[in-house]
Amino acid sequence: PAAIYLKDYQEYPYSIADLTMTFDLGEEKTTVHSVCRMSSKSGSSVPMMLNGDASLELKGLYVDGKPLVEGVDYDLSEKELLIKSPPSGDFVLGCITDIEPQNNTSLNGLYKSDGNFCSQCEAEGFRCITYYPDRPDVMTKFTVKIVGDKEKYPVLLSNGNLVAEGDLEGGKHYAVWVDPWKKPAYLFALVAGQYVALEDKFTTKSGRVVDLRIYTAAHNSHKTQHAMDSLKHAMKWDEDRFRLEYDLDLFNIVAADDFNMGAMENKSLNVFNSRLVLASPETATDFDYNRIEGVIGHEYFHNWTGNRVTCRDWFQLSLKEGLTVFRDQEFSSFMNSAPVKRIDDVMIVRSRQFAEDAGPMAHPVRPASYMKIDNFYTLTVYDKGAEVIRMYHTLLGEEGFQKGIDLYFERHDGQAVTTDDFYKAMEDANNTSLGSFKLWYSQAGTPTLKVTTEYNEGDKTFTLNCSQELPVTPDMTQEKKPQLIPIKIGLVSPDGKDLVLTSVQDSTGSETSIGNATTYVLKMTEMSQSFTFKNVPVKPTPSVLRNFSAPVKLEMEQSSEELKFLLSNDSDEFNKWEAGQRLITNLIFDLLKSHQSGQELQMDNSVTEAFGQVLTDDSLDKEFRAYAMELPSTEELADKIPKANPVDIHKVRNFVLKSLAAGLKDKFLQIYNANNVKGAYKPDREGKSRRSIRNCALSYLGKLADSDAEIKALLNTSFKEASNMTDQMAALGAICGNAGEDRENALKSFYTQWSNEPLVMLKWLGLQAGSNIEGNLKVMKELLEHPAFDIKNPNKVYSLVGGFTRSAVNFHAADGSGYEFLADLVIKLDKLNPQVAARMVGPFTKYKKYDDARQALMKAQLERILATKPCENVYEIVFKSL
Ligand code: B3K
Ligand code: ZN
Repeated sequence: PAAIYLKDYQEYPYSIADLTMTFDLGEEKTTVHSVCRMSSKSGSSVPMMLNGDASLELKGLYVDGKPLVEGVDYDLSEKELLIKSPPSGDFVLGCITDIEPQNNTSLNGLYKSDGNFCSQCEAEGFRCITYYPDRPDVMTKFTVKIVGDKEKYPVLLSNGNLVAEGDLEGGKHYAVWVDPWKKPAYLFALVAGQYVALEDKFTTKSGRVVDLRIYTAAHNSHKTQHAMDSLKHAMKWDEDRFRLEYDLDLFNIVAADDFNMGAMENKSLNVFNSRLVLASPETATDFDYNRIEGVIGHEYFHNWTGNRVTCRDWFQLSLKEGLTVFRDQEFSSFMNSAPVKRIDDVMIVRSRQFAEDAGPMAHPVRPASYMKIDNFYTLTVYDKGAEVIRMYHTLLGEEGFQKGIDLYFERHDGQAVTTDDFYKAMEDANNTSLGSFKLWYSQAGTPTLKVTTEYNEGDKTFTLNCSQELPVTPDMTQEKKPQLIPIKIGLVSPDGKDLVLTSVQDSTGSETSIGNATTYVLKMTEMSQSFTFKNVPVKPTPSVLRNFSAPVKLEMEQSSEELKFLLSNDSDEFNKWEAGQRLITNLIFDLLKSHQSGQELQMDNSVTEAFGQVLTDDSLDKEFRAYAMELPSTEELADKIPKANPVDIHKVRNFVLKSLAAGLKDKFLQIYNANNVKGAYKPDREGKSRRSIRNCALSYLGKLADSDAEIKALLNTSFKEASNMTDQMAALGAICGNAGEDRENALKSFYTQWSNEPLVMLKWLGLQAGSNIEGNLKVMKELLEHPAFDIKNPNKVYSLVGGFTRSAVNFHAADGSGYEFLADLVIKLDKLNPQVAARMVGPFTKYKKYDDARQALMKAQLERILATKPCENVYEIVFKSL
């Protein structure tokens, strides 16, 4: 496959006044008849290219009612249809295709899930339905008539408003939907099947009454209340924070069991992976409840950031995704603890986006080229994209940011635009120039920010010497230019309080007075630059990059003493947490050195003590304390060192966990007991915080179970008495950390209890797959054949296969058996579902991070996959990796 380049963008030469589609849904085939009213933008006849997948069967093509002849009027190839000389004025293009949704295992386009019809068109699924200019800058008004068997498909849904419905001969019925808002084809959706709906209403600020419906299979109807509550909260929040109201009289959500990703923002008809809609206290954890709230918000927020204003081309994907992730993050921080949400988001960026940035698929937030756009729904486009939006916010402040947003909608409502347009709106609304900030969109790789500091006793000045390093990435050969980095900073005085900052002078000469604030955002624009704070009465401990004000790797020497000081005193909760992370990371790396030189490991008790203090500090939020106790993942640690041996890192990390568990055992027990309250489950802040610290304690105590009968008993009781899934999974996870009879029994009893709940089975599969007990590959092979697994269901693949790749011990087994197992599966999946297969190749792309032996083993598997001539999705990733 050839690469497509941003620089080659050309406007589509035809506009479409409207599109009328008729779907005749059948068991053997579905017939799609589409009619476009078109006109040439230039007023002259130019060849017209339509996209169409090889799976389409073309039954007829007409211009103004006259059939076109292949070879004469049009040419048809694997992926496109070219009409050689369409009329130069207005004309009507008709197209009839037959498709087979029942055989569509790629879950792209129209397909069947659990007997129901369901569609997924972003990014390029519409071309699997009909021939059409399937690109986001071609927008039109859709009218959709759906015809289907009334008994099998009682519910018929598409975008917009229902304008007609009725019965037809032969047990069929129909529905006609009209969407008054013009949209690109990727936002089209169709759903037909047996569903029940939870109904509610929302009245917008300006008085529009919106009907809300969440459709699920009847047996799941009792699990939709949380999604509905989340939707209403999201609608209200978007009005309050962004002044954005909903623009139709109805909003539908449908839950689908077979779905490639999380959810999809089709206009007024969001389709969700059922795991992101369905929740009950018995079957979903606090984590699930939060995810559902966040994703329901995310898809709803797309109505403005994505649908009303969409992308000109797919290189601009972050225009809608980065912005919408930022919006959903802000929504979740409003609904929950803001510092904890920030920590959560930063953990994802640092453990996974940084790795992507350092690997063969590295690309900028606005990529310059791609082979398959499906492969660019990445952590870079989404999460780094959101960090870029957050930096505008940090630089311009809430008010300036909102002015920019207002201008963006004023200028671009109803249009398909670029990230440059967004950038311009932010600049213009604030009457400012953001200079080199724009490079965040076009330069890939994570900048390293190096900071050294000095205090001048005589002058009472404190200086930060900063330099940035921009790594070489495979996508770009030119040398990179310095990016504007906002560095949020505070200076903590020895008494633990933030010093008042008065003015700062920068090495480029300018002096800025700071209105006596305790934090300040330095704007670093050069490769190296220093900043000197004046009137600093005592030598402070600097707290740099507060709230993670830029997605960079901060390199700054700070002693254990300084880190412990910040851990107990930093007023910025993110940096307070960060101090603990750095303290423990330094310790793990010191221990790793001892381990690799054959020495016996010895815990630093002062670190245990420092963590013990945070754990028991009642002035802090319980959830924050639980987060502070969480160690950086093996993955994140492996990323920080060259030629990492994941098994060694895992061993050392586990030693630290065990040592903390032993050193703080009494405290953990006390916390567990104090927070082990009985009563009805509520997914509110108080309940979630309490469970998070309780289960943090339980998880640590689990580390002692193999040598402590009392703890062993506690875990079993905790499992048996759990009255909600959060507590049940926490107990099961703790028990499963150790091999043995308890583990076998708990897994068995969990299975017996939940085998009829596919979403709970995902947890059961995932927990076993991620196990670090040696030799677990045997279990993996059994699970592949287990009735709870189904290779055609993406969720099951993500849990079982994805889960396995997170097992340091088994995926990274020294004999390469884990790698071989993954490659076998990728090769199988490749034939069924290219998007899922491509996601599963991901872990191999990081092979250069590991020691020589593992690199060679992983590389051999990549070569093996390549030799099978995989689909384009897998090919792009494997090819770029090798
Ligand atoms: N926009 C969709 C993602 C579509 C992925 C296509 N491969 C979900 C979201 O980001 O909201
Ligand atoms: Zn999105």
